[in-house]
Amino acid sequence: MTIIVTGGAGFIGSNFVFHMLKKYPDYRIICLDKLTYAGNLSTLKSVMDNPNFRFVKADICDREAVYKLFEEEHPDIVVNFAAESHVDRSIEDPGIFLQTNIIGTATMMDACRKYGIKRYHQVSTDEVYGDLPLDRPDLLFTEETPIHTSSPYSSSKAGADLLVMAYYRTYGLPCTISRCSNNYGPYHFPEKLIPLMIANALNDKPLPVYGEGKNVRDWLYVEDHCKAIDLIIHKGRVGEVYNIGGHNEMANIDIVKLICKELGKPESLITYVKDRKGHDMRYAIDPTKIHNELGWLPETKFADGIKKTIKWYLENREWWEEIVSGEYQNYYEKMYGNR
Ligand code: NAD
Ligand code: TDX
Repeated sequence: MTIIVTGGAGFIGSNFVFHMLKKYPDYRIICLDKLTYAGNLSTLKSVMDNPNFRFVKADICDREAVYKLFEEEHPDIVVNFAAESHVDRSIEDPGIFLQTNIIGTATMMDACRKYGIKRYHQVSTDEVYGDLPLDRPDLLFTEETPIHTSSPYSSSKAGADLLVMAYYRTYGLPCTISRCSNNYGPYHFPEKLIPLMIANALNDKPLPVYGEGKNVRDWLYVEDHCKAIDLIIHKGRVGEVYNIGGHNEMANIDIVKLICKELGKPESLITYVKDRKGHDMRYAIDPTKIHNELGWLPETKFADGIKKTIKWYLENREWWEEIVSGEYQNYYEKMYGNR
């Protein structure tokens, strides 16, 4: 089995590469990644010499490069993680989000149509459903919840999802889509809430909480997410959407206070800053479908997952310090410029 994993040098994609190489020693895993600011080749250094792994630096929008890779590797499955993923950046500058998240998805699927594929899997997000009110804990996102986006990021992801369903209906492309809640764990880029707060707290820097910190997110440990995608690509039904969630809703401020407590840092570091524009209030996933059909359940309790995550950031300071300092952007040239 040959699988192309796009965006495999990013947070979730790299965790998925590790999961697949470990679980399926007879699979060939190819990471296709442009190495944007969010992609870091040092993340993949433990697998670079694995004979079942290949790294290819390319843009998913680059049709020529993508088709060439399909001609060389004849993949059975594509899992598309590659995306511009940060909501705040999309508010500043939407253009690249439309390019990568929509045009890139179409380009990958065109390659799948041209060369044939057993499965194209699109990694989407719960943000395509918009948000839920704080005072209605009974309301959750199901796969039937209408698409109702708030940010340029979520709109671009929704656009991609609609294209995937169009390629399924029009061309019969064997696709699946997963929509997951907020992930956390190792190799999470320190611009996102949890790793940013850990890195800042460790450096005794202010912890910038948007608005009043009451917004709720439904946190999912990244390994549990990878296991869900593994199940979907092997056993999920084509043409279907699967929600993946951790049953673990928490307000941002409670997360930040917990991080302070775990690191022995004072809550006085917390600074309330201007709210995000169009800030979604609450996300909450109903994962009944994937549980009933594929037997998936989140295994990691937040109390354990956050401890593991903090321990990882303490033990891998070099990884995130290089990012915070910008040094990692020289890594590819330094290590692989002559390959
Ligand atoms: P990330 O930003 O950490 O990584 C994205 C990766 O994609 C990087 O390695 C980057 O170099 C690569 N990439 C970006 N543009 C590319 C392009 N044009 N061509 C090839 N590679 C490109 O993102 P993440 O948090 O790992 O998210 C992965 C996927 O999961 C995304 O599709 C995102 O929308 C989705 N998602 C993430 C979360 C979350 O909590 N992180 C939740 C729901 C859905
Ligand atoms: O400095 C911060 N302060 C703060 O209060 C940051 C970076 C975030 N926040 C808040 C905004 C959100 O309510 O924390 C919450 C989480 O923010 P992010 O980590 O930026 O994640 P979010 O906007 O929820 O989006 C994430 O989950 C869905 C991923 O980045 C997306 O790629 C995914 O689709």
